[in-house]
Amino acid sequence: MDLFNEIRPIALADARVIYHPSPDLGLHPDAIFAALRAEIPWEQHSVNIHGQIIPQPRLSSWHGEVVHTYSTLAHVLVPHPWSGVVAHLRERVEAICAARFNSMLANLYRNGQDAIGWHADDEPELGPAPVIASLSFGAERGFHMRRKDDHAQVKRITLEHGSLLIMAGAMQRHWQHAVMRTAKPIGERINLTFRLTAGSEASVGAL
Ligand SMILES: O=C(O)CCC(=O)C(=O)O
Repeated sequence: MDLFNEIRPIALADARVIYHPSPDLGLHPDAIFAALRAEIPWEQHSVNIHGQIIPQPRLSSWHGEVVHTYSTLAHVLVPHPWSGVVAHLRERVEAICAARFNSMLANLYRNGQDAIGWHADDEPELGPAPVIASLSFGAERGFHMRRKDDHAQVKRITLEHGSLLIMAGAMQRHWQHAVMRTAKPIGERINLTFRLTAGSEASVGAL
């Protein structure tokens, strides 16, 4: 199979988005899912919305070399070091994307009630046009995108078990994304987003 024939560009104005349903990750997606489920220290993170501390509707884990200080997070996230299957996947994804990543956010959606609301990965420390590599494992996930300045412009794609979505160009400047709740019975889903985060003040070594 010619892997490059499998790559599907997703048409979004002002953005570069590529969907790869079956990148060569060096391990079967079932084995990766089992390893991620077992190895990642899944945590309940919270956000601070107008002084109210609200648990996020999913479990998460922050990995790599940079402390995560997103404005609405209720706490600073000190990264877990690269190790095991996460370190392996980082190497594979860096090779596939020809890009360097120093941080990764893992999300575990336990059932249809777990979700992530509309947002863009547009924190200044990611830069104006970040390359974000998003791996999906487990049950299929509906991934929604909408234009920031025109919410009527929406697009939904399905992220399959073992797939890679690369978001680049001005995607984060012009588009938001979300994973919606669903009433349908749905199995566990894991998402890993690899990023290159500027970390001068926020680097682990600076703490
Ligand atoms: O689960 C996903 O695909 C989205 C994750 C996400 O948007 C994020 O972690 O910022």
